[in-house]
Amino acid sequence: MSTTMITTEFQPKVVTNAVDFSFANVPPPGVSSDVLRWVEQCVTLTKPDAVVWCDGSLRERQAFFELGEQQGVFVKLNQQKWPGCWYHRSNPNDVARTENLTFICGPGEQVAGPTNNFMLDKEAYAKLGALFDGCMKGRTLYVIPFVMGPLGSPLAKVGVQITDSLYVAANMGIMTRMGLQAWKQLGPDGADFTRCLHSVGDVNPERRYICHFPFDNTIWSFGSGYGGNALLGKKCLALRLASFMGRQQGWMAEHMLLMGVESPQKEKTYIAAAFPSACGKTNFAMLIPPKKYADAGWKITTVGDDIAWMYVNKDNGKLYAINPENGYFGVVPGTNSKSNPNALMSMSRDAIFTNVALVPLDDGTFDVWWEDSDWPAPKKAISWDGRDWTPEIAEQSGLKAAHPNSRFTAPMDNNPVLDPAAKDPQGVPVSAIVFGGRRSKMIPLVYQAFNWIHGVYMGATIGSETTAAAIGQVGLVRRDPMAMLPFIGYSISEYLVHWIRMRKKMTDCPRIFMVNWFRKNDQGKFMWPGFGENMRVLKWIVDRCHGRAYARETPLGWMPRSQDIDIEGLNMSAAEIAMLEDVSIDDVKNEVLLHEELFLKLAGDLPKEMIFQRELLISRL
Ligand code: OXD
Ligand code: MN
Repeated sequence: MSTTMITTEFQPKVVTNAVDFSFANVPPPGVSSDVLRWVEQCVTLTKPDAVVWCDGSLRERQAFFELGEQQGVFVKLNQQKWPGCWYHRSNPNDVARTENLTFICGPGEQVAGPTNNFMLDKEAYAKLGALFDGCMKGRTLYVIPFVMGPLGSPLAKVGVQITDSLYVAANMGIMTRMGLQAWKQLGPDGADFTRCLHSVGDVNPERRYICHFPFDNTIWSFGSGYGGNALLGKKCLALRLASFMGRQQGWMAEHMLLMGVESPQKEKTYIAAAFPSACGKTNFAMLIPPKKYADAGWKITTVGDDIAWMYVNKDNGKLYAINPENGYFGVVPGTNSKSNPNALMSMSRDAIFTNVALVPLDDGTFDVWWEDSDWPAPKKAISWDGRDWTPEIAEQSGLKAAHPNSRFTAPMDNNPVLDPAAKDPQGVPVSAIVFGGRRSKMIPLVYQAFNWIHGVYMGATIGSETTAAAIGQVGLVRRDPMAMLPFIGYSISEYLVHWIRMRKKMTDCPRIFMVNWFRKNDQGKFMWPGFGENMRVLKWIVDRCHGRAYARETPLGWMPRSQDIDIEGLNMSAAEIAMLEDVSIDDVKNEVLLHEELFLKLAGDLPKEMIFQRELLISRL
């Protein structure tokens, strides 16, 4: 179709008097005919009043905020305290990822495997097609071009998201490399882009579907305006579809933070770490070393806080990783100058706050607040779900001011400890992969896998207590293989085989570790201080990677002796470290039985390496 058809046939309107998008009603030059055809199909289906081709500029983002303010989508925050920052509240029925409404679609059930919800692709297109039909009448359709990954990276991928949500458009501008450079990367004849169609619809959980079509490089999301359900570059593209592409093309898309550890001797070690949602990935990725380490010259830098794409560098046979995102979408409650000063700095300007408490100030402007922040509770606020909130009401009714899964969206350039290589198209070499979960019992502070395949087994059998990041009961231990359970875009058995096969591509592979910051004593108190003190565990991990630290062999793997973890300056004794590292054989036997939860799901498709590793573990007990 031609460019003019879009403008004439759909009669785009000037959206409001105050915010004029009419300059953006035609596609910019150089947009490929495949994109034009697909946008036309989406416009025909959703029937918007106006079409806006976004350019990703800051001027445009400002216009989204201002228009959103008029429409009640955004509230401007006090600009002295929060320069460039805006507030948004989502529908109270739409505050977390909805895994039960998330589907992998294809011509047969085997594409989804036993751990994903499956829908026949034809059925999904028909079902969602009916919902999308005319859903944008009276609304504006925004066309968002974006790149996941540093521009020019061999792994960078182009996506185009269509949405009727200003909130989504503004967030995509922060979280991705949104803008005209995506058209350039795709090229005038390009067809290789992820087709992301999104509408908030009527935000009805009964009509909410997040559908992935890996064979068509397509995502259709209807009925939600929040986080991973709606910002389709993140979980949907960069994890579910990318994991599928990675399997086909020989690379990996993982739910991992990426951090750099620099020693006083300027030796740089990069670490990738996979923890389930809301288990502290952002805090770990932005860790501030304790004073003793900082004084000695140790530095931690962030490459990414949520997703890593990893490939084998052909020149040296090592695993390299990029962060496909351009911003952070971090959990807010609990963020303060002790837990994560770098996150506070990241959200201090040009950020979006979602579902925290809104605090009206005397001068008519607004502040934000959340539980466990640096600031004392306000006398009066509006809670995440729009109710009056006071400390008294909170005490009487337990009403939280901020939703436990409330978030900040912030550009990664705001992070004071952004790694200098965070935008390097080649990525960074990964020396260690760290798995972790939230386990109040039994799992020790740290141990190392005997080898890659054993590490794959450790990652595959991660157990973690569920959190508020997804709808459902919080605090249940579930198996969350590689912290990817909700994000593997194809069958888990093939995913595990892919992990095992990746080893053969590498001449030298990262060392693999398991950590648990969340072990509690019999009184229910955390046994490890966490946050910056995790540096002490990192140091052991880094030293192990470089062949410098001692470890003893145990049934679970290589473990530090209590004297191998530095406790100087920490209010803990070697005996307490020994307790944190203590593993009871009976507990391990129970844990092995819990691994069955995953293995039974995999039933006939369990990779033989997993069976062998399990047998070896049992034989060590
Ligand atoms: C996230 C999640 O938002 O994992 O990063 O849920
Ligand atoms: Mn995540």
